[in-house]
Amino acid sequence: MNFDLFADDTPKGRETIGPSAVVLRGFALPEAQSCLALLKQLQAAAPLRHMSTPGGYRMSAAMTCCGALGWITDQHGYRYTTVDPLTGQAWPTMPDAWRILAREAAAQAGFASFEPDACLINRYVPGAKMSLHQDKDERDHRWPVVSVSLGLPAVFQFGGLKRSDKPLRVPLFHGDVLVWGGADRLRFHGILPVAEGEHPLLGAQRINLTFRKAG
Ligand code: MD3
Ligand code: FE
Repeated sequence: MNFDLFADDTPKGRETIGPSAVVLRGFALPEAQSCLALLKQLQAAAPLRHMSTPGGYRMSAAMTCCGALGWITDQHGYRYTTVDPLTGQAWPTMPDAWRILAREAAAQAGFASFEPDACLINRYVPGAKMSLHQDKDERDHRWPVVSVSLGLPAVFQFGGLKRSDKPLRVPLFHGDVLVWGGADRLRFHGILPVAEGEHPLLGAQRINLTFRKAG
């Protein structure tokens, strides 16, 4: 038995926010620096851009993707594609370190063998938000979704299965990883407008990586 409270293997906080939804506090912290370097490379190949909703609204979060499939929205709807419409090229390969991080986080939350094929990268500058929505463009909703928060903090809204269900508010910080699946997979969720601030590593922005098995 190890009674050293400061040992490296001290478990980071785990918060249960639903029957099959957990926040792994600081789970991505050891990876944060290398994540940023990879992010720079990915952005060079597939630039962040503001997509439009089918209803014609410009999204305030800028987005790009990596992996075999990337999520897009335009006047024709929401869908996954193999090609980035901006460059005409395949989406950049998902970095192994990211695939492994997502797989390990899913396993920690009780979802074994998670093999994501899509990673959506969202960038929020202060004032940017994501309105309540459901993630349902993936083929098999039995797979969980894993999200990694980097940079400025944000308030995550975790609603119910109906848009009108009053959402729970969960603060998300640099390095936090959220995993949800099962009964929580189709819950409405969103991000409140990000507050002004400066993060020591990322400056005035929040980056969210969302890993899914879409195909
Ligand atoms: C709970 N992104 O890309 S991630 C999205 O922070 C998205 O950028 C937000 O919602 C972001 O679709 C939130 C956490 C999250 C994502 C999807 C969920 C939590 C979820 C789907 C169902 C329940
Ligand atoms: Fe979502």
